[in-house]
Amino acid sequence: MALPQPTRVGRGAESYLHFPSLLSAKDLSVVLDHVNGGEVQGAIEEGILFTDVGANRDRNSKVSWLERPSTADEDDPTVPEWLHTRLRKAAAATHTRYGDKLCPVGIDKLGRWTPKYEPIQYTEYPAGSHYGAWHTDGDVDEVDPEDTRSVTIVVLLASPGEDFEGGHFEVEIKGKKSRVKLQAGDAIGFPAKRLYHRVTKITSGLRRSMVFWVSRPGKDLPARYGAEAEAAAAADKAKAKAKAKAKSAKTKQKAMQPAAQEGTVKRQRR
Ligand SMILES: O=C(O)CCC(=O)C(=O)O
Repeated sequence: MALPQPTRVGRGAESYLHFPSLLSAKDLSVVLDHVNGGEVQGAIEEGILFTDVGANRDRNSKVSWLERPSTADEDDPTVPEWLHTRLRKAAAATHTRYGDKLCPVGIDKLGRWTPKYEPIQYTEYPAGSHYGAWHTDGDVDEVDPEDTRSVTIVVLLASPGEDFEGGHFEVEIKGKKSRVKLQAGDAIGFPAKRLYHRVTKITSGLRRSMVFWVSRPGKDLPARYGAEAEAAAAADKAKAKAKAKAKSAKTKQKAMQPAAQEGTVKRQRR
């Protein structure tokens, strides 16, 4: 299936591509059958938030991780191959549109892109749920493994006004907050670390979505969340301070060294 032509909303890094009907009604019913199955439902867990300031205050939703297809076995519980391909195509189109500076996926010695694909996040928001915290999907400072994320694709799997009420996907562009009008099957793509977004509270029904992230191959960054993150940040700060102190002591020592000693070093090298 050819990818629907996306519309770009906004300019620069803080903008997004809207893909109308990335999934057709028929595709949606296949995906919903899949996510309603025992494998996906059995693995549903609480979605975590790395900087949570209070239980469920910033995010309160359920997630299950959909592995990419690994075999041709019909009983394989992984996502249908075509779905993964479709999301990859949307991500590739987003990468092309924004360029590798805003969406870095890495490049090998032969000049080929080297993107990495995370399992797809399937998300459920029953009434009362939300992802109310304004967030990006990674930090430009790159301290956690998630910070290698480059491209985000969000697909809405439920019909607003029919399957659920509330649950608006909102974005902040140049300080201005707005709602993204999405229908079931629509997707949006954006630079993962640049666009602030959130999902407001679902007032009734069940909102479902999928989120797909493409990353660049990353350093093995430690996962640092909550109190652990604060402790690690304090340790980093202390380490940086000690390093700066040692450097300054070394510089002072060097400035005080007699010229003759420098000469000695030079002579020894010859
Ligand atoms: O469910 C959505 O529409 C988006 C969820 C989201 O922003 C996230 O999981 O990071």
